[in-house]
Formats: sequence, structure tokens, C-alpha cells
Amino acid sequence: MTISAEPYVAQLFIDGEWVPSASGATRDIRCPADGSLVGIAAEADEGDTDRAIQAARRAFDVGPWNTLAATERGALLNRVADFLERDANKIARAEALDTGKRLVEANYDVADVVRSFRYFAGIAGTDAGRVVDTTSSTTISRVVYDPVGVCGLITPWNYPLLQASWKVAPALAAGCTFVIKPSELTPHTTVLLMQILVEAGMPAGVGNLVLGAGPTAGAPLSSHPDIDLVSFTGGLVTGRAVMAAASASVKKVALELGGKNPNIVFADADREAALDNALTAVFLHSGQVCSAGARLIVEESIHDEFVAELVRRAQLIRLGGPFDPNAETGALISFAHRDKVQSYVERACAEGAVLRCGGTPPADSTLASGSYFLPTILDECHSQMRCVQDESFGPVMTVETFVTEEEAIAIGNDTYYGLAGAVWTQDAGKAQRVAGRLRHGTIWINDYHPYLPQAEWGGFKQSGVGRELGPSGLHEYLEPKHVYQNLSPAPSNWFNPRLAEG
Ligand code: TXE
Repeated sequence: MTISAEPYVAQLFIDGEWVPSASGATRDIRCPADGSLVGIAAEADEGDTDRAIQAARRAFDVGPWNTLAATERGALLNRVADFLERDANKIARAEALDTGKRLVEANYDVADVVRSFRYFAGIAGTDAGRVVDTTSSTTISRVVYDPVGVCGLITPWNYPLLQASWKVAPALAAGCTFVIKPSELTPHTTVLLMQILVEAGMPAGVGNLVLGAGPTAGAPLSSHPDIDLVSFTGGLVTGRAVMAAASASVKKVALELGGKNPNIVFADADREAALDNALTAVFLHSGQVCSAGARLIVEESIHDEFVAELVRRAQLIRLGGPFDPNAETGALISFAHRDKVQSYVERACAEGAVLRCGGTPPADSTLASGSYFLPTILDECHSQMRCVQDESFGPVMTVETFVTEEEAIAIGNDTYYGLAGAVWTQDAGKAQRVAGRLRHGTIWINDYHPYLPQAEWGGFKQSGVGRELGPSGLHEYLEPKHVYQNLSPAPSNWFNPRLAEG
């Protein structure tokens, strides 16, 4: 089954020009759903990225992007949102083909991207800083916000355009310039976004795009002395490498590194809502979601009945390609990633987890050319197990139990990650007590997955550094600067006034 039309051709965008890589190298982009060729992308190396960084540096140092009124930058972001809406169908299709996700999910993603641009358009210029009381009528002290400078933006493959928008929109609103490198697996929608930014009036050099592998095309964005801030979304291991490389020139660093997110279900929860959402929490986009509720922590008294019903439903989830109207979830991003998920499940079983369903690719021969993996439930787990601690980033749920509220909180916090978590109970007081003590960046009560551009997104502990979205998502790209003015200058005479005498 071939689901793509003519493959797209993706080039680098450096200093206002679409260009091939200096070496002429390219990379084939294949749809995870069936392995068909969907695109051919230029493959940059360190030299290409260096040129892109120099362009962004010049555009920042020479201006005038960083000195424009912030409201003008906001107006550009609103035009971008308009064009994204105009091209929504084309963009969603491109995202579905690169990632293998269902078109219906890609449509939601594009709508979310539009909301991100509109949110940052709206808050651009709304915080002019503050005046500080100097206790003197002859001095003025202000704290203002400067753009942080040239930003390196590195994004992954699970939500390529959405994650790009969470970085590009605030960077531009703040007056920064940037070089973005999307995942080498899913470049298409970031290319389309750059085309739209140009159409909306972004000046040459302000936004630059490099494509290719992380260690070559991406690495300079965290190590190059001309980059002032690196914002990275991806895996923990790469995130640590980015942070280490950034330390040589003491860059600002923003990291979103995923999570192993607890979904805590009390016996008094609305049973149908908790069941249904427990499935979506972990199996949405085949578990390739940083906030996936991959860790079910269920009150012991309802465990058997709850898990039996989850297993029954998980086995009914239909897998299929982006344009299959019957599909309920898609393929994993690559065969290499599927192998990783499979070995994660095998290791979990070896350490004592009980496999209740899934654990393998589907037997269905019509899915054999895609990197599909069955929804998987691993029971009888506990937090000392690697499978409970480590992210699988696949459709894999681990199940643990608790007896007391205190125990539920302790288990929910027993992780080196801290991105998100949920609590299900009809007792509002208990919900608030548990939410208050969970050490995660987002807590849902009686829900899973909603997020708002107005609310901060990011993690405690090793889930990352800094926040995206919300006012903090803009402030990542701003440097506070204290400006102090003496309206009545006079000698301070700190040293003996004789120094001033001839
Ligand atoms: O991610 P990488 P991978 C997790 C998930 C997954 C694991 C590995 O658990 O199994 O990460 O996935 C670029 N310098 N998440 O290997 O390597 C790379 O080209 C600079 C969670 O695909 O983190 C891509 O653009 N950049 C996550 C980006 O980093 C480098 C989403 C992410 O790739 C680089 C995806 C380097 N040395 C995976 N090496 C989330 N938080 O949502 C790679 N890159």
C-alpha cells in the first residue's frame, strides 16, 4: 500500500535563501505506516549549521528585528496563524505522512499550532517590565526585558510542528533570531512553517532552518559560542548531552525531556471516565507522547476488575495508517524505535512484570510494512523496576497498586522524571491534597492530556529545565535588564575630594 503522492523536496533555509546542503547530501524520508518514500531532505553538516548560526547572529546584531515594537512582531505571528489556518489541510496531511499519525490527530495538532501562535501574538509586548522604588525622587530604576539573542531550537518527531511552534512563536515574539533543526525523521512541516514565516514578512536571517542528523547538523546549536540559548525537546540522554555542550559557553538552556507519568486511580473515581481516559492517557499516538500516562497506579481494591476491563478494551484498539478511517492509532516512528519498545517489554517481563496483552507487533499481514506495535499492558509492577522508571515511548502501560492515599502519593513521586500526572477521585478534597503533593509540572484531576497555551508546560526533576507556553514560555526568550538613571548627577566623593583638585 503506497499512501503518498510525489515525494516532497526539502532544502535548508539560510539567510533568506532556500539552499541545498554544501555537500549535496540528502536523506530519504519514509512514512512509518508503510515505509513509502514521502520526501527527500537536504542533509546538513556542521558547516551548514555554522552558516545558519552566522546569519541569525548578523540578523540579531544588526537588527532591526529585535528593536521593532513587540506588537509589530505579534502582528507577524497573527499573520502566520492566518496562513496556517488557510493551509491547514495540506499541513496536517504532511504531518501525518512524516509521522505516521492519523490525519484526524494531525488536524488537532495544526489547530493547536494556530492557538500557540495566536497566544504569543497576543502577549507580545504586554509586559514592559516594572519600575522599582529607589526611595529617591531624583533616580529612576526600571527592569526591562531584552531578547536573549540567537536561539538554537531542536525538536523531535512526535509532534514536529507543535513543538516547533512552542519555540518559534515565543522566540520571535521576544525579538530573538533563531536556527531550528527538526528531527531528521520528520522535517516537512517545519519547512512549511518556514515558508509561511517568510510569506508573513519575517526578514532574512531572522529564522533559519537546518535539516539532518542530531550529532552533525544539530550539535552546533548547543555548542556554538554565537548561540545564546538552546531550547531542546527530546530524550533524556540527548538532553544531558545538549546541556553539557551548552555549558562551555554558559548558554541559557531550556529542556523538555519527557516523563514517566503517574495516572492515579482511586476506588471512588467515576469508573467509566477513569477507564476510558486511562486508555487514551497511554495509547494516544501509540504512546509517543512525553506526557503519556504510562504508569497506572490503581487502588488495590479495584485492581482486578479495572485491569481486566482495560485489557479487554486495549485488545480492541484498531491500528492503521494515517488515512484509514477505521484506525484508532498508528505506527511507531520507525522500526528501530519499535525494536526498542519490544526489548523494553521483554526486559520488563524478565524483571517480573506480567504481560496481560500486546507485547509484539500485530499479526495482521496488511500492517507488516509499517512499524506497528500492539497496545501492551504490564501488570504486577513496582517502582523499583526499570520498566516503571524508564520511558518506553511506546504503547506500553505498567500497572502498580496502592492501599492508602499516602502510598499513592509516594509511588506517584517515586520517579526521576516529573512532567505530568493525573488523579482520579470523586472526593474533591483528596484530589487537591494529592495534586498538591505530586512533584510534576502538570497535574490533571479527573482528566488526562488537556493543555492550554496560556498555562506553563514543563517538568520537575529530570523532565527538564524551564517552561514552554504561558507567560514563562515567553520569558525563556527574554533577559531581564536593570536600567538605573540618576536625574541629578553629582560627585559621590567616595574617595577624598582632593583627587579632583588639579
Ligand atoms: O530522540 P533525540 P530520539 C524520548 C523517547 C525516545 C528517546 C529517544 O523516550 O525513545 O527520547 O528518541 C536531535 N545534539 N523522546 O533518539 O535523540 C535529533 O536529531 C543536538 C521524548 O529520537 O532526543 C532530534 O532533532 N541535537 C521526546 C532531537 O534531538 C541532537 C520526544 C530529538 O532526538 C543530538 C522524542 C545532539 N547530539 C523522544 N542528537 C519528548 N520529550 O517529547 C540528537 N539530536
